[in-house]
Amino acid sequence: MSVYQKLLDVKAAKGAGYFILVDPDRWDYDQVENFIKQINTSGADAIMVGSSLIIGDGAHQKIQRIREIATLPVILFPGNVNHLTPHVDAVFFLSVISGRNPQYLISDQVQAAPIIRELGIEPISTAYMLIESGRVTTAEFMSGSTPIPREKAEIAVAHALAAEYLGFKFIYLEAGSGAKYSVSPEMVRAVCNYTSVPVIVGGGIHSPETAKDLVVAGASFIVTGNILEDVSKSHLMEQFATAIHH
Ligand code: 1GP
Repeated sequence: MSVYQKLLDVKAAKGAGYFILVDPDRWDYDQVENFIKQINTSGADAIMVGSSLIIGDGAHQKIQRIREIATLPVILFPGNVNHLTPHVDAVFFLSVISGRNPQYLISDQVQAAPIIRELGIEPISTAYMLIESGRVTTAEFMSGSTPIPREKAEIAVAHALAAEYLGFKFIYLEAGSGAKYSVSPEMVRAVCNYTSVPVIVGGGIHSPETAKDLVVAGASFIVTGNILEDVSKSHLMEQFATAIHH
């Protein structure tokens, strides 16, 4: 079964799904093993690996190790073509549709497509929308694109409709890793009222209550990253899973 189908099944069975983002730069090779073991039993539904920018050594080896240990689907969340690796089950094939930078709308995808085919990993087309979140995020800076203002839900709605008509499988509302403010439930609600495409929401989600509010607003999947990099907060992963699932 495809990873995409597995994720749809999660949504059908649990109301919404929970993805934990693992940034290879934030974990040593030796530490990542324990973290993935914890995720395996946390109730999360998939592991995302990647970042807008990876500067540390050995990212590909870490991702390979993650794939060996993970009992959940591992999905690459690539910042650029160089992040492609065979050691994942699928890749979010992102187009930064909130921006107008052709490199992140189509050029990088043209470079990546034959590589993905050769690596034999499953592409999941994802309309990636950066939402303004109180500070410039790495994703915003690296993509050279202007995020959608956080109070302008109607702009997000129009982009979401365009994504649906273009045939994207997922819409990703992204405040950016380390965002000061997560995407608002109001924006999520507005987008979900207008589109039937499953919506992933991530960036700056630091509490299970926030995650739950976003699911109630219509989010199909919630992503947390930074918050679990503090090992004293790793107990939160179960709480996130419980809050997100119905
Ligand atoms: C990045 O949305 C994710 O795409 C995770 O963001 O690190 O802020 O949780 P955080």
